[in-house]
Amino acid sequence: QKNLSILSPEQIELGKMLLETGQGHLFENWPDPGVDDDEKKSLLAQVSLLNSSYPGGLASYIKTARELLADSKAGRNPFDGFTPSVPSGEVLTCGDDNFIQYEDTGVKEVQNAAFVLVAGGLGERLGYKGIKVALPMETTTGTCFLQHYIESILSLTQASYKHAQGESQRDVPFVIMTSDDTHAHTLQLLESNSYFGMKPTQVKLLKQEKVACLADNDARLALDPNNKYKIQTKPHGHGDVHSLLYSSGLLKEWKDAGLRWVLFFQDTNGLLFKAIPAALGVSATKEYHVNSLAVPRKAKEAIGGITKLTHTDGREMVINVEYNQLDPLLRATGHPDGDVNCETGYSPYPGNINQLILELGPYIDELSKTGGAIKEFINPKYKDSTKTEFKSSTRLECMMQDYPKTLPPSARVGFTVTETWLAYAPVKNNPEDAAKVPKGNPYHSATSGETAIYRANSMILRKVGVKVDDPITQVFNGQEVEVWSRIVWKPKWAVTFSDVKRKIKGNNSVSQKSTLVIKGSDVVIEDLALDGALIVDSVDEAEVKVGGSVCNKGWEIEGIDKDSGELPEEVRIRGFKIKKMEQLEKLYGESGKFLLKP
Ligand code: UPG
Repeated sequence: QKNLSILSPEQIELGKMLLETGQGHLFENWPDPGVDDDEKKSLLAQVSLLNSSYPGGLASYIKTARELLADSKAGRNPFDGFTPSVPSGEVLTCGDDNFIQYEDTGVKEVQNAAFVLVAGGLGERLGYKGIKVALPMETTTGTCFLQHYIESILSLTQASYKHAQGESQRDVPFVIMTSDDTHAHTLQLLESNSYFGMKPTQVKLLKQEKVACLADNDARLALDPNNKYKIQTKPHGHGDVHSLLYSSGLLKEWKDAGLRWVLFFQDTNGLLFKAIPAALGVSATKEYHVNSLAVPRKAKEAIGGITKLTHTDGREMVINVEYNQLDPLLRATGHPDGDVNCETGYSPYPGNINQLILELGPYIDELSKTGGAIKEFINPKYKDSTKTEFKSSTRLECMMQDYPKTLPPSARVGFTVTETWLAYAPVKNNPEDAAKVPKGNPYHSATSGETAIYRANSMILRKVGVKVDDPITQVFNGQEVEVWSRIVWKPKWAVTFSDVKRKIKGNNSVSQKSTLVIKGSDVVIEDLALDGALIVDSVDEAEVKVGGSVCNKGWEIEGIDKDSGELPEEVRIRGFKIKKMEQLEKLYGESGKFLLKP
């Protein structure tokens, strides 16, 4: 009461709301006016931000928290009444006719799409000190994830224009969700690299705010132990992307501009864009409102399982069940072994890679009802079995793939499964944890993330008839990986399987020790025998044909000690570096036709 005089009317309203929602402890022991006034105002400024950045405001946050905390204490789980079963989806095989057809359809649709990257996570499991999108996707060229994503979007859009001759060309929007942990670095990475060729107006950064921590089962907001004028906050999860897109007004803008699709993807998956065109083709062909991309999943792998859930009351949904929940859910519903592989060697539940394709119209309709709020969960760590006290404060969390949970049964929700080697190689685990991953399960490390790029490109070249040598097995940072020829190309050379097929002719071979880097757009490989390193770059106006026999010492993958202080962290976390001994490197800088045939 005494302090009312120092607060603005808006702050007084917020204070009242807090008192009404049982948060009086926030103002306990406040000194008289004149002492700590600025600090008191800063607490209310923080409350104002927490209130405005949550759909429904803080009162709604506290109400939901109380309900979920009560459920958690009572041991009720969100799957009560649901029985899991294996859903059926579209299965794609890279390079077959079906795949090529979907890719073709998908490419046409790209100009009607907006791309959304969720990159607010700190990557605690990886422990890298920088932002994850700045990590090199592979160290042969050193291209970082963000550059690759942007170049892929630009090249896909170009390909889409070609299909839609005559129609007006639009710059597809690209949104990056950041957080306080990643925002400044992401902006700096973009600005210092001229947005990697994208128009700055095409790119929008939306920063997610953290949410208030909760101290107890009554959902009392937790104060910072070192500052009684500050509420503790923690990340709310990637599900925030929906409310941010909605409240930013972008969705409406996109709809007015005639866009039809929104594609969501995550921070470190260097393979994803190889599957995006075909998956978008599936969405367009099957008219899916929601399409999630999945890959075969190893039991206990740290990726969610796409599951069909059938309720005793008849409700049904196809939804991701997060990796920590799948095993208990299965055990509780008549599968005593829980999350185990079936006769295929994989879990029967496809693994969610969190690449979601939403159809914009139905998406806006749904968000107009929910404001973008996503079903949340809470995961308190209790001190003991009485579940009355927490070990540390907790908070509500939400995941972007839970979006379909509020959809009506009429919504067309599907999923598309494709091969792991083609579509999924995230960088999430630090070397120590990766080395402990059970044999046969993927490492999800910087080591496996990079070697997967070489494998995928080698496999794709094999599919178009190139004789690529078998890989060798090597161990880096305690992880056994296949090392294939280091084959890398820029998206402007090829963004689809069909592009690769068109640009590879005749009889070609690449030895295991080889490195092949294709940077130019109009480069055709014809009758090439490569045993060494070859790097070809060209301006868009140059037409280059590459063939003949290229033989040199090449570039070697050399194991390194991850603890050696001399090398940068982004190299050490992979356990190897590229040793460049000898190469044939050509740049065609002018327009014209050229032949490279040593
Ligand atoms: N992220 C945010 N904000 C947050 C938390 C995360 O933007 O508050 C981003 C993060 O940067 C990343 C993505 O969200 O791009 C996913 O975060 P990550 O920690 O990599 O997710 P996981 O817990 O590994 O799991 C997600 C899905 C899971 C799926 C898996 C596939 O929840 O269902 O199988 O990703 O990689």
